[in-house]
Amino acid sequence: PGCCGLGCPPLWASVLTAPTMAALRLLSVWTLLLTVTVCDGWLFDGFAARRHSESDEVALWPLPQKFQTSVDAFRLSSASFQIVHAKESTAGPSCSLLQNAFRRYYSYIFGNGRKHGKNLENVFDADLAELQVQITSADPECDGYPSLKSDESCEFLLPLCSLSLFLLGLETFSQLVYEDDYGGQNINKTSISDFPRFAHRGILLDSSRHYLPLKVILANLEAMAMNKFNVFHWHIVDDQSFPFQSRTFPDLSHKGAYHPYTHVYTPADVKMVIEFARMRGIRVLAEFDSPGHTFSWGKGQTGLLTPCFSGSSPSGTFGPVNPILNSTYDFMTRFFKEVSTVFPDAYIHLGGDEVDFSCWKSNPDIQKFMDQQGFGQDYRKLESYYIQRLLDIVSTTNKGYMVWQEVFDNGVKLKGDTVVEVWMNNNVDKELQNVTGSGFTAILSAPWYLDYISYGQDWKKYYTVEPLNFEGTAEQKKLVIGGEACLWGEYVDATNLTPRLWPRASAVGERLWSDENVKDVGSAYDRLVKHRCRMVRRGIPAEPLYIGFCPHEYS
Ligand code: CP6
Repeated sequence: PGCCGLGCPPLWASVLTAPTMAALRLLSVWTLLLTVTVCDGWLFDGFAARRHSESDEVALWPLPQKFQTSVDAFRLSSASFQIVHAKESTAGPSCSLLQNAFRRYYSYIFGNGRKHGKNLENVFDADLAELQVQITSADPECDGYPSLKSDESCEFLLPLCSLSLFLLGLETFSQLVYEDDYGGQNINKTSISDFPRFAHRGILLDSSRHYLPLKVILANLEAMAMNKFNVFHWHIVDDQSFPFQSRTFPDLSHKGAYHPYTHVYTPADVKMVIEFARMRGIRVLAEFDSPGHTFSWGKGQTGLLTPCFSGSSPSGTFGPVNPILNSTYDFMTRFFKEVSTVFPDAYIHLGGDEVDFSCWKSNPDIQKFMDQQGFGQDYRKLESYYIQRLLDIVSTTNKGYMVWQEVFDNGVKLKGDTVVEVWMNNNVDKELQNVTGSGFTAILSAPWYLDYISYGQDWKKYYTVEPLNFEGTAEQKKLVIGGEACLWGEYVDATNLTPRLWPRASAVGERLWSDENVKDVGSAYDRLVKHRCRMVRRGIPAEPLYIGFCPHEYS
């Protein structure tokens, strides 16, 4: 609905046919039409010669807002099926994003011959079908980045509105394809109208507690696209390690990473993550959390952290960022200037969570500063003082910012477009009420801490969360722009990250995408089992929901 502005660029793709001659069958002429419109979602329609009820093989996840499937079926042939640019399309072969998506979904639909046991080329059914794509956009290179606005609202003629929607449509299209008993790929006549319920659908990964190899990050971006997530919240550094390689301050990772060469993200690595995500319509939201959770920063930047005292002498340990020194703010200015150019997203996450005041309390210089400022013994005021200055610094880079809820709770003055992330699982409703009541946008992660594990099907717990169940006006509810599934890294590295995240995060994905009335756990189970097998088939080691098997097991 947000997309239905008058300025919405029409975007459609059609599967046109050409007459096909198959040696052993009569000439058949097929017409398939896949329409992707920004306003109405997309429509896949056409005439089919065969009837197939195997559409219960098909499991759409997350469930589209509206769809209707018939028993009329088409056979797709890997030999002849093509996804191509229509003549009229302003986006041509120079659009790497589309080229990349075509290739990706072609392999998803037909397999790459290795992961699929049967790869029968059925000459009887060589129906030539072409998926023609016409993109109307002012940006033929389509080298822009997705943004918070582009997915939902196409009031501005942003090319990426259409591109992001197209990618989402292609994912749905590929989910409609099912394999018959002969190993052939089929799709039933279906019409779909779709749009996301929430604009911000994120996954938080933590690359500080354990280093996450690039391969793992990319695999999970891939899985995110399968689940229509559109924000990768990269909690890139924290107390334990600083793997982000800064050009301005190379010592930060050289001394603060677990290893200066093997356990770092070079500028090229970061670029690759951003580009891989962009190709899938995913934003990369980097978090540089401060003033707490910064122990690793101190190793490469002496003087940045507060020296803790034991009695009247320094104890040799360090606390949060030292908020009373000008050198701190000079450092932050230069550091965030770099970060703002490295990460193209319009937002940076500045953290601000879980600040431990004991070290500040122990330090006599901090005490003196507190007195001078008239903060008394209220260390939240000192924290706010720091955050306030940091926010002002980041504002000069022309970025918006996101913060954890404490920043709001402590009464820091925030810019109007600040996004507050609600993560504490007590009084969530009250917090959402307060944040939105003050006119700020909020995202919810409190119910979706996937680092907690338990025996049984905890996806049901994530699935049945209703983010808008708090008391508030319609205006307030609109300010909840989405949520995030968080997988903190204390107990997670490359060996167990992917199966721990999927398909449990898929439950969150559907909650953030589909209509609020899509909440029946029983029918979700049936679809999610199939969706999980689809992820497995596509090479994502997603864990099982419960007993059972997949037609194509992980190998
Ligand atoms: N790290 C950072 C963490 C957590 C937070 N911030 C966290 C806190 C409590 C739980 C899980 C994670 N590990 N930097 C809080 C946002 Cl239960």
